[in-house]
Amino acid sequence: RAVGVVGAGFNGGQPRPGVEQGPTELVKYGLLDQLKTLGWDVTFDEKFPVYELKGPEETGSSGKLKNVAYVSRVTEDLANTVAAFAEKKLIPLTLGGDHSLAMGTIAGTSRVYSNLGVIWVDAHADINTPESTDSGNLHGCPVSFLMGLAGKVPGFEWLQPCLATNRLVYIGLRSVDDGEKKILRDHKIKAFSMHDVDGHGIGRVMEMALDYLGTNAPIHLSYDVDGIDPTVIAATGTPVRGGLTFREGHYICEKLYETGQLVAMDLMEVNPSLGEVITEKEQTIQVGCSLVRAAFGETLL
Ligand code: DIR
Ligand code: MN
Ligand code: MN
Ligand code: MN
Repeated sequence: RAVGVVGAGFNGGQPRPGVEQGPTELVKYGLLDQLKTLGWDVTFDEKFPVYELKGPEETGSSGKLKNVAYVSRVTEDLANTVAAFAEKKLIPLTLGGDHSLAMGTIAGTSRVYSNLGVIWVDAHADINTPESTDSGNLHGCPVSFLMGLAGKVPGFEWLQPCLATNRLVYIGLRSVDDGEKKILRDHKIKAFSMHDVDGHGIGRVMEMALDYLGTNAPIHLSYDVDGIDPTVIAATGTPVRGGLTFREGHYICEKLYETGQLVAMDLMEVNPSLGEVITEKEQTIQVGCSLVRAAFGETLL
């Protein structure tokens, strides 16, 4: 029962500053002591990095993609850190930082565990390719990079395809770009959108997810906190309403713990500097429009 906590203060995969402070705040709040109280042996380097930009050359874009050199350098470093913990049979717990970091964490665990399965909790699919991305933000791309759907990306030579398209399950999707919808369909990637969570309930969804990945497989949980509803999780860069409830969000973690299959976890996109108060009027107009869209054919996948 040993966990290796990796603080990955990094914001280079998306444009909103503040997310690099996520790990600091989580640790300040007492996360490590909470783990110790639960009986875990906690390894943590107090001097964990807040990954800074080295210089203007790292902001250089490659095609539509932003910060390629920066994200590549940081995720390669992270892959080595996570793999080292996993090799020692510690459970790497990576605190982000934006979700581009999962290129590093999953590359790291996949070196150690064959037949690794990934449960990706998120409002977004994060599976854009260099061609399909509209934003150019790499936190919208890690899954395609890990699966090798992005092709060879100059600057990312270190990252080889390490996750088969049938070794990942999404839970919580509700904001998927059209290009991403096509990728999900073309590769038959397993995805439970919020519509599926509504229809089956989170218990049944987890059952199906674990069934799909195999009840003996090692599982890496990559948790983007924006998978949870903004009424619960507001301080995150790209909140999307209609998300997992507090309980549904927790059930996923509890169930994975219960199975004993969890070998790594990422907690991503915690941005302590965000969280806006929205007026009741704005909320009503927004939900009103959202209800109308739902009745007129807007789909999640
Ligand atoms: C969008 C948003 N699909 C993009 N993605 C986000 O930028 O590629 N991912 N917010 O977390
Ligand atoms: Mn997200
Ligand atoms: Mn994400
Ligand atoms: Mn995101």
